[in-house]
Parts: sequence; structure tokens; C-alpha cells
Amino acid sequence: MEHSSLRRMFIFLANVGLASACGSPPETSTPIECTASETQTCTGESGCLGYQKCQEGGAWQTSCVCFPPENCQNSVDDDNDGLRDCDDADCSDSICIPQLPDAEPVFLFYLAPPGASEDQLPDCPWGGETLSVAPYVIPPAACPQCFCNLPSDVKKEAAIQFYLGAGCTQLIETNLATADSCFPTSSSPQVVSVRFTPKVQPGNCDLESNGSVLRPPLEFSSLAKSCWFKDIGYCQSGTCVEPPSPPFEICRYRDGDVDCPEPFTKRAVVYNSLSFTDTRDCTPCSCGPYTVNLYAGFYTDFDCMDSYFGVDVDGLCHDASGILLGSSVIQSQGFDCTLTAPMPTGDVTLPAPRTVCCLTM
Ligand SMILES: [Ca+2]
Ligand SMILES: [Ca+2]
Repeated sequence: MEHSSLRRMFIFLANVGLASACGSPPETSTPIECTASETQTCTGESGCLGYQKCQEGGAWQTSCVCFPPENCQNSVDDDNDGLRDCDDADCSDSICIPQLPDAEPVFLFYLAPPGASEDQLPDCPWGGETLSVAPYVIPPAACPQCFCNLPSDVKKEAAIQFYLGAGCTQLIETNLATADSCFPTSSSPQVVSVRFTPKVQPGNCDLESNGSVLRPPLEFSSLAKSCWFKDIGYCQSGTCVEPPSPPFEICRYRDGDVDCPEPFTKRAVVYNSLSFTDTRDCTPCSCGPYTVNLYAGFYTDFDCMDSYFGVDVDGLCHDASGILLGSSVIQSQGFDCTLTAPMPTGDVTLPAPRTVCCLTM
């Protein structure tokens, strides 16, 4: 290659290098406006307060998305004006329930008038429970009725003794007579005194018991309904809720039977109706030994037809002088028995009380 040709090539290459260093204009590129995940507020087409997100490539969204209206029961500043729920003027229809120390969250409460039954209570809009309101009375168990009966197989008999002398002297005849059967007297008419001694086998009465132990329901001042709020919001001084629909009020619980400080001036002490422990019962009833009361009737004939006179079958000596004795009958006139009646025992244990503190509105 000639020297001049080498020189032209060098100049060409030098020019190419110069052109690439500063000769051609730069390509057009989008300016970086934002970084990913960044958002900014903006004004939407309707004039609403909204936001734009940073797109890939570092440019803001062209459209402005309006913030949602303030939801007053979600503890979020939905419309991004710096105020949450009840603290936002958009929630003027909701109410801020102040805090109460040592209290549970707010709930809806309905105190029924005395005597109202459970099915007269209003339904909860969302869910809840039935409560029993103090003061209360715990009726004792109603015990079954008990009776003592003379056993049907008791033999009612008496020893009959006739005497020729007064004061039961000179015994002339001894017999064992069964109740309700006529017993002819062979010693008539010489008998001057008589002694009838009961001969009844000893034993206890039979027990008869009617019914079972009844446990009457507790008598409370009234019933109440407690309902949960579906959603509860925020306010700086407490809790943001929707106003209650009649007949409900807004209340808070405190454990125990305690005071309700201002402004919770309405108060009730309540118990969960399902948490009672009932140990009410009755002692057993029982019957003691029986005593049969026998009576002896005397007759002038031998067939117990013509009643004449009578004496108690008591083992004592009875005067029979001047009496024509033809026959006699032992008769039962009832019995005595000691009944040990059942006694109510046990009690009802209630769960720990809760105090309902309601806002006076
Ligand atoms: Ca909200
Ligand atoms: Ca707000």
C-alpha cells in the first residue's frame, strides 16, 4: 500500500471516531418522575381528592383515582383527609362513645320491663345473648309428696282375756282374735272384767311418693338482650358506632357489681342466663314403725249382730260386769306412722355478675 493511501485511511478512521464522540444528537427519553410504589395526591375530574401511583418507567399515572368516601366504622382514614371515622366531619351521623376504664367494647342493650318473656325480646341485628337482670330470687326445690301406708300384709290380732273377778282377776279364757272376724264368747255371762291386748307384728310403714323434685326457674327482676355491633370504628376519645335503633341503647360492660361513672349513668347488673349451676334437690322421705289402733266390739248374740259396747284394745283392764257377752269383734281404726318429710337442699350458683353501663343520650 502506498504511503498516501495509508494516510487517507487514518484520516477516515479519525473522522469516524470524532463523529461518534460528539457529532450525532441524543435519543429522546421519558424523564424519571417517581419511583415504584410511590403515590401522590391529586384532584380527580369530579374535584374529589384522589391519588396517583407511580408506574413502571418512573412516570405518574395519568388518571387521578378518587379516595373512597369515609367509612365511619373501620378505623381507617378512607378519604385521606387526615381524620378517621367519628373524628371526620363526614361521620356526623355516627356517635363517639367515650372510653370507660375496665370496660368491654360497646354493645347494644335492651332492658325489658318486668315480666317480659324471652320471646318478647327484640332480635339482635347482628348477634347477641339473653341476660337476666338482678335482683334475683332463687326458689327452693319443690319436693315430692310423701305418704306412709300400713303394709297390706300386716296381721291385726289381739289377745282376748276374760276374767271372773273385777280388776282382771280369775282368768277364765284366753284367745287370739283376728281383726274383722266374729269371735263367740264361751264364758258368758260370768265375765266381770276383760283385757284386750294388741298383737300386731312390728314393722315400718310403706312409703308412697308422688312426683319428682322440681326446680322452679329463678326469678329475676327482668330479662335483657345484649347485641354485638357488626363494625366498630375509631374516635380519639373512644369508639365510633352507628346510632342505636330503638329500643336499643349503647352500653359497655364492667366486671362485677360495680358503679357506672359519668356519662354512663344508666346501670343494670346482669347474669348470663345459661351459666347457672343448679344443685337444688330434696332429702329423701321415709316412714317409721307403724302403730295399729284396734277396737273391740261386744255383742249380746253369738254372731256379732247386736252391738252392745266396745273398748279399746289397749292391754288395760276394762269392767264388763253385768254385761251379757255373746261374741266380740276386733276392728282396726286406723294406724299411726312417723313420716320424715323431704326437705329442700342445695342452691343455685350464678356466674360472676357484670354491670351494664349505658350512655344517657
Ligand atoms: Ca374510616
Ligand atoms: Ca377521613
